[in-house]
Amino acid sequence: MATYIFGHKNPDTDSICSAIAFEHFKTEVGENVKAMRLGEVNKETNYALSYFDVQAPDFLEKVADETEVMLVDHNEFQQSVDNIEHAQILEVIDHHRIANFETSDPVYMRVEPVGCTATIIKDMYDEKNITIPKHIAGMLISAIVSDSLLFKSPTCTNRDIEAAKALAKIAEVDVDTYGLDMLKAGADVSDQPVSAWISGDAKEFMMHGSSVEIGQLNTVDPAEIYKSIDEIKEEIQIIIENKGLSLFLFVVTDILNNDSEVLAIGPAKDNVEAAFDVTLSSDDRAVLKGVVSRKKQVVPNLTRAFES
Ligand SMILES: [Mn+2]
Repeated sequence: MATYIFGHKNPDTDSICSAIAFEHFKTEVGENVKAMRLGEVNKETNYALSYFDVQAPDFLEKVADETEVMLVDHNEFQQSVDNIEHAQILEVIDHHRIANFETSDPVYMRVEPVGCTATIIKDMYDEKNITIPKHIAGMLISAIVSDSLLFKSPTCTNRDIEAAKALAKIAEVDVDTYGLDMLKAGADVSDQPVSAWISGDAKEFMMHGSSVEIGQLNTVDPAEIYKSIDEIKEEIQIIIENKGLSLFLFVVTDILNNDSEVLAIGPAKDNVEAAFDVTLSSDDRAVLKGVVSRKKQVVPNLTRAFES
């Protein structure tokens, strides 16, 4: 049976496109692998898939015991496939913190502090002198544009920019034009229900023994999103009760101005004030100037606030 390759639940463009690219890379080196997805493909990713005429991977809900898997773009078990604890994890290619991860057997891990998993995979192609076909270059550059918010996120490194430059030539796109079109396609959420805004990109974290969920929504107009604040709050309250969360932080990121407007709900919402040195408004919102990265800005600051 083929080894499954997948990114995290609520997959973003990096999780889908890196799984597709890593499937191609592994197939080129003679391994039997299959890219999968752990959730719905979002609109931004769909834009990339249709632009480069690539099929979305099949959906995988849970794995049987001892299933051989490779993780891309994540390692924390609560973000992974159901029953990951009993799977055989062969490899991890990632660019996130290591947490809630354990194996009984040796594992190949390649975790680097770059802006995108796709940047690491691009380097793996180069190291093995494997030619990157146009559609795979398209997948990789889409992931880099997405994770780096077109190179404006503080997570973006020179290696991501260099990789994107090389990939743009192979993919035959102007990265600024293509990238903005792709981000805008993802930021158009007008036809989605409020529940999709909140949960579409949500990730769970353990912070000093507390369960915290952080959802992020990219938009060109945060005010438009917060017109539905009553409905947003109701939906979040249900999630908090169902999962016993200490905090749900909804991060609405303005992709044109590179700020975020957050909504903090739950018994530990005071930690948001401490983490970002802000005061929540009467409806539990605050503007975080220059904050666009959940991984590099939101999670570390919030984790420290929970620990102190
Ligand atoms: Mn990523």
